[in-house]
Amino acid sequence: RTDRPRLYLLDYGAGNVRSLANSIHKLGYDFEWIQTVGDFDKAEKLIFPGVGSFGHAMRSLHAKGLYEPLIQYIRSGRPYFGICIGMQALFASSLESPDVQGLGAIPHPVTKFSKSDTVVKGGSKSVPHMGWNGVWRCWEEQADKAELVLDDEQYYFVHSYRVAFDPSRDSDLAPYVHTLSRYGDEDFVSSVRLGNVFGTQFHPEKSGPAGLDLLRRWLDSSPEALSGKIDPEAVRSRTKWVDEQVKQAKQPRRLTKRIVACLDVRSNDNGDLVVTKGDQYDVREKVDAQVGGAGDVRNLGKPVELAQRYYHEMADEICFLNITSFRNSALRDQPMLEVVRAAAETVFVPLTVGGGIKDTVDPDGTSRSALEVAGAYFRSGADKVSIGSEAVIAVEEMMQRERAGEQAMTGKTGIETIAEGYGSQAVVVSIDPKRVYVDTTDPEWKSKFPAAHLDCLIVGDEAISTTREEERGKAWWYQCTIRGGREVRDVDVVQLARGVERLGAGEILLNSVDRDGSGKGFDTDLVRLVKRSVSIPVVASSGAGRAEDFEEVFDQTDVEAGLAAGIFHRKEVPLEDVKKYLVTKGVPTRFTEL
Ligand code: 1PR
Repeated sequence: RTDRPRLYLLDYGAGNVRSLANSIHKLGYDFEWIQTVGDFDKAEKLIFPGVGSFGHAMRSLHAKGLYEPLIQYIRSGRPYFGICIGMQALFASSLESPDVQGLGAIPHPVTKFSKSDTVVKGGSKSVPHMGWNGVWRCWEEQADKAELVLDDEQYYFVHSYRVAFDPSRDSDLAPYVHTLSRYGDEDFVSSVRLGNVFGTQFHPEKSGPAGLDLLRRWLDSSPEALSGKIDPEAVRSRTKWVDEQVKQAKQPRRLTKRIVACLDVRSNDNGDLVVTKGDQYDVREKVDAQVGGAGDVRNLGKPVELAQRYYHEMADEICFLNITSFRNSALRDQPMLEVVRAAAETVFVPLTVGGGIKDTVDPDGTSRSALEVAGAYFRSGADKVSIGSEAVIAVEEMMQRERAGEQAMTGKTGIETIAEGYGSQAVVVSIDPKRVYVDTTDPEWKSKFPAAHLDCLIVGDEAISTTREEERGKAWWYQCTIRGGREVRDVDVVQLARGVERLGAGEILLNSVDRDGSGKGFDTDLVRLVKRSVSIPVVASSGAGRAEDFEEVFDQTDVEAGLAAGIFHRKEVPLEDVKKYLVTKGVPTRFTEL
């Protein structure tokens, strides 16, 4: 429609802005990209979807000559909507990049979440703050203002830095605060709104129907309704601070446990791209031994259709793994690029893509760095990339350099370069460990056990896993594998988890070759071991057979998310049933009865 105000988006080339573009189109609106300084004059509304790091965002604005024009745009009183870093950019500075200044519209700093926390089991909480969290509004809503963030909804957050808020100390900040949220025992600003300025720390374009609703309300509002001067004193005189009242009335919601649906994708023997599912990583149908040969690749559906189904069943995230990427991973041959692009058009929750995120060479000899490969996925609509085999190699090499007395980090691995360019929160490491049993009936077993893996040793009699009985008298450690479980390496799961955290990974996707497809429940010993070894979020994967398995893993470990594949694909336990079950058990869960 031509009568609509001209909407512009500001992209500085860092991360997934396609999802926002898709959500705007889905809501029936059009937009243009800010290309030149002159575009700011034409813009009647502006969205700044900041992704990556504060420093990168601000430096890019400077490099493109957009820093001053953006400040002028904000001062003009026309509507501004900043998302994540786009909200943080409004502030004076950020501890993330102390050498650069923000836009300075809000005279306050952005600081980092504290890891130590009294309310989190085990005393420390994971950073980044990643997942779905609730919000509460702090000022009585003004009748003449369009409602934007809703009190009862949950939205998707992913960030390590935040604007802390303490009403007794931060009265200068209060007029800007639209909503607060809580992580552990910290209250932080989850959205700001004053005059023409609106910003959300969370990602509405990744927050399912609640996020789309918010975007729609902002898009539907006329520029006049969203315009105005930034005048902190006016707020105090016109409305009432209700933060404490709301907190009392509704216990602030907590970060919910995420339920992730995983789609292992590969081509079948006819060349069709299918979602498949292995049993201990074997994805071919079993064949009669007398007949011999290899069975067909199991076909459980089409990747985009299944992703859409899980979105409607309230999956909190969707993960695509290209499980044969080790065979052919030239960038232009990545079938997953198209899958991600198509899924991102209709699925508005975070998407992770794994398989083949590494330095590659195209058939014509062109080299592609892991950073370039990841960039192609982010531009297609992925929010995170997951690195498997290359992460094991990177940690092995780091350990070798350390043993040789050399500098451990080179800054050149895929994990480091992608985390530097797109932020740690965009880098997941997928681990495929295997149990290695040790014979404890041998009196000499302790001296024979490889000392390097002592941190990883679990003695069956002390184990918490559900298979405890069978495991009496045994001990084991977890060895890492690469190439889809085909090759074991001399690195254990604790070494790997700590190593990748050090390199800059923001999350661990923890599979288990032994439990994969077994339906025996998660390997809670493995999950607890890894979760205790790192302070980044961990997703428990492999073995879910019942809704109770999720309850168990959330009860027995501090893990942030549970992932399943087989039971969801085969509809044995639909995803929404898992969520309903968790609600009845009091596990913090995002679930709305449709
Ligand atoms: O090494 O960086 O190219 O990444 C390859 C990725 O593909 C890795 O993340 C690796 O885990 C995955 N992968 C490789 N081969 C297989 C296979 O199955 N043959 N998938 C494979 C295995 C397990 C999960 C599965 C859970 C839950 N990944 O994807 O979804 O085990 O299953 P369940 O709920 O049915 O038990 P790179």
